[in-house]
Amino acid sequence: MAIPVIDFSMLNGSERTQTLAQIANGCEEWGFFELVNHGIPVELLDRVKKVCSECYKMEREEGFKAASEKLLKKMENSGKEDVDWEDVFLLQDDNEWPSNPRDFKETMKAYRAEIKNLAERVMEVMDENLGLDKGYINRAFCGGDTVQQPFFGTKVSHYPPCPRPDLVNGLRAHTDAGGVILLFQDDEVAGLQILKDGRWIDVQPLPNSIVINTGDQIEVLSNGQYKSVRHRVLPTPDGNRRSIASFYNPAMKATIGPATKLVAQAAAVASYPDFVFGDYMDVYAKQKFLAKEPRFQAVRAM
Ligand SMILES: O=C(O)CCC(=O)C(=O)O
Ligand SMILES: [Fe+2]
Repeated sequence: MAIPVIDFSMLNGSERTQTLAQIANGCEEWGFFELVNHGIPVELLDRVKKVCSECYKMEREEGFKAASEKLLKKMENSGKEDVDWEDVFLLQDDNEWPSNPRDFKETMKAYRAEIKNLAERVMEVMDENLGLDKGYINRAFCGGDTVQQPFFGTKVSHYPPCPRPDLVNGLRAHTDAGGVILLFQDDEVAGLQILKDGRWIDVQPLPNSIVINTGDQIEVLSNGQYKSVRHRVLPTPDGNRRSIASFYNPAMKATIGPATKLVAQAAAVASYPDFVFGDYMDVYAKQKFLAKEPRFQAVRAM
């Protein structure tokens, strides 16, 4: 069993209907799918791989090694700790970015513009598949009529070789809190798995593809038609897996709830509450690695 691989360019041709259906199936049955021919130039993706790996070597590897030695000792003494074998830094429009290598900033700025555009195109496909007005999801993320910017962050991760994969996770199992997540994962080193029907399934590396997954807010907006699926990263004893995850989320002040049209169509009353996304993030910060359902309950009570 493998997650669906979808040719995004087919949306523009005679196979549009089948492609829409494939994406609907990816959202409804899997919560994950892999896009090829998504329109982001391979030349840019090659540069992204290069600058992120160089940045890790130049600015982060030494620090990770020092920290991980301590972590390893702690784990060997006290058993499996609630930690992740992961090096992370976050890029947003308004935070400080690494300055090495020299072409890091320019490359990642161009990448973020492309991936943001892809996120918006994918969200419009979701609008269409759900029977919502074009732009509905994005407007909801912007807080409806008020002028707010959606949150758009890019998390650059490395999962360096781990000498004790029996003792630690690369990244513990979780669902993503936000909206649409676009992941540019390593060409060769595997590790990402999703939970499907009670079994962990590999998200196979496929060079230059972009993995899309739907976070908790898409599950809520779609009134449960689309699922936010648990996933994890396994550590590897050799290989340094690189992954670049971009999160297109609601603005912190946006109120999120099931789309009225979808509630009206559903037999049952809305199974998700309306809430302010920032409040949800407060709950998520404490409960990220737990099941998602109690988070919806907790935010309902706020
Ligand atoms: O690194 C990956 O492949 C997945 C990362 C992830 O799930 C996350 O950052 O939420
Ligand atoms: Fe995730």
